[in-house]
Amino acid sequence: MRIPRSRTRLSNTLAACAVVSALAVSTLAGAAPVAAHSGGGHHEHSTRAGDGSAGSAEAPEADPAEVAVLGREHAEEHAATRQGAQDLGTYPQATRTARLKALTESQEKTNRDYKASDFGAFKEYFDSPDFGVHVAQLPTGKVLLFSFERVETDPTKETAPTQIVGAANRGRAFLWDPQKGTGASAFKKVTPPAVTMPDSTGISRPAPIFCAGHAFLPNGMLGVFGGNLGANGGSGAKLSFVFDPWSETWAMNEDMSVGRWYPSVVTGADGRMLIMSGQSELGWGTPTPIVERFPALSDPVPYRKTDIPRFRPVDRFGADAPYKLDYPHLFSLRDGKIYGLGRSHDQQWLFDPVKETRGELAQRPGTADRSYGSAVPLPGGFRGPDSVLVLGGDRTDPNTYQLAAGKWKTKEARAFGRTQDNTLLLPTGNLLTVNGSYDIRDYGNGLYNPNADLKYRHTELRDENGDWRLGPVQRLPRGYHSNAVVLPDGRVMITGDEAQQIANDRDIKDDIDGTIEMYEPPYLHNGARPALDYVPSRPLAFDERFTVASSTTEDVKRAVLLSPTTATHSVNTSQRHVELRIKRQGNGELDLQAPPTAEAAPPGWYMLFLLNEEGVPSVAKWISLEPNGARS
Ligand SMILES: [Cu+2]
Repeated sequence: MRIPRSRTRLSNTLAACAVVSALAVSTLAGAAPVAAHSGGGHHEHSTRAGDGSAGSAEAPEADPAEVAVLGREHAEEHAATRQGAQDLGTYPQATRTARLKALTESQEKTNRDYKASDFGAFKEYFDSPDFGVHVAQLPTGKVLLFSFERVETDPTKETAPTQIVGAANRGRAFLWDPQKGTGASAFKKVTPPAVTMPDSTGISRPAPIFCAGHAFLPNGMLGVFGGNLGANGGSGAKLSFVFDPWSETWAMNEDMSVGRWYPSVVTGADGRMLIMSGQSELGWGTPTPIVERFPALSDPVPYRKTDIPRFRPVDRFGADAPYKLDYPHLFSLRDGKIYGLGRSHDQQWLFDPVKETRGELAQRPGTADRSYGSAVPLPGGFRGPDSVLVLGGDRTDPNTYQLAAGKWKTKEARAFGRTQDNTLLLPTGNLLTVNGSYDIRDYGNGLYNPNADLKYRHTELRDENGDWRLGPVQRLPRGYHSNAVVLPDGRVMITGDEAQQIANDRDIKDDIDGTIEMYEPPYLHNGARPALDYVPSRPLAFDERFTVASSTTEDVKRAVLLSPTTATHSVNTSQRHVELRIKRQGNGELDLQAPPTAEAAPPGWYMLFLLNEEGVPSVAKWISLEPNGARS
């Protein structure tokens, strides 16, 4: 069983580390097999064959002197921290520095051809203490980043502790506060609670919540489910956590009934989350069909900042979801149903969260299994989305596919197919694709070769007619484990892909091994922004008419809600764009009508943007929707 440990004690433990950092380096007994951390696409069955017997690489061996002084647990932490350093010779700093220089120069050269007012522009590129394998735009304006501690600094090898049982198989988490800029002081460590995993080691370590699934609760907290148990090609942890953005702490909940590695989670109109898929605790190739729900029906839905779920259970949903491939795309659309779009074409399902049933949807065109790639609920006006666009996940297929009214339609193609991409809804309702690669851990020059096909660095924009055009390039090629979110100021934060971040690290010897780059969409280069000066801080009820203040009232043409999003592995179930009806405007005020129902917009926190004629958005302000508004 897992044992909670306070953050205070963990901080003290880490602070003590400097004292003995010069002690001898220990060795890592064995490395993960090359394909250990893959998990998608039509290649996975062949590349993953045999992984089940690969066994577990052991945690780095603790130094006996350290064990005597610090205790085994702390000594194991040191061993895990040190082991990266020994690999420097196989991928020297000079290589990293030269690579980053070349990418920086080619980005600058390429982007000269893209006018910012038409295509947007890349701005800051800065260090991050985390890889950003998982991201969440929190309703405080801060961004949560979490992943794992690297176990390898040579990016031509597996750098994640997927195959490791014990202390080195650990999670980490940080907050980035964009208000504080881009330096080290803008980041805050929010380490996941320490747990003792049900493995043979009994060693406590920050919960290994990487490759988990997540979604937001109505009170703005992030539910995180699953993670990595270690070994067997990727086996699922039963972990269940909530990250509370208001107090910036984690709360542990009761274990799920089954381990989940690569699950998906979606929040429904009832404010509860459904948790589906994920490789079970038995290892890769054993995706669970069990669907669980959080909070359980016996518990209340948390609407307020003070409602922190703690030691609460999941319950089992009435229908199963036997996905062959993990990380399905899940969306709650305007009919209140959960659309479960599997990565195989023949596993497209419709879940009724009230009746707890599963029905069939039409099979997606094309028979190839899709690797990780995007899916986005398309804007559907003030009643919320009623269709989904599936794109990406197949490098041979540039087409996009829309599921609407039960039928699939082939829509406008992008310039080329790509996998591991992230496609975001912008405040305008247009789409932006960033990131992407040839395949999992294959950048186009072979498995674990970080030399990428640079075309995947291109952003791509979809306009209101559905047409796509290539845009400027990001600095790093970012594929597997890449991420992006839209910030309340309308900029896009891009991060993720630990292999590329390690391959292009400015200084591999420091602990700062991630990077973030910022993209400014064209709307930030098209003149003055409308003002949004005030929104009600009380929770709003559905269909409620409410007043906001704007010193540029006469310029405002649209008011939209955009969900803050949380994403990993190209899965982003929280994206939503809902138009608000403007009922009155003038004298520095606008009267807006909240979405009509929870089916249109599930209860929770939203970014409210005002847009002018040219589609230039204000800086967003945060509002929350609750079934009974401030009366509840
Ligand atoms: Cu992963």
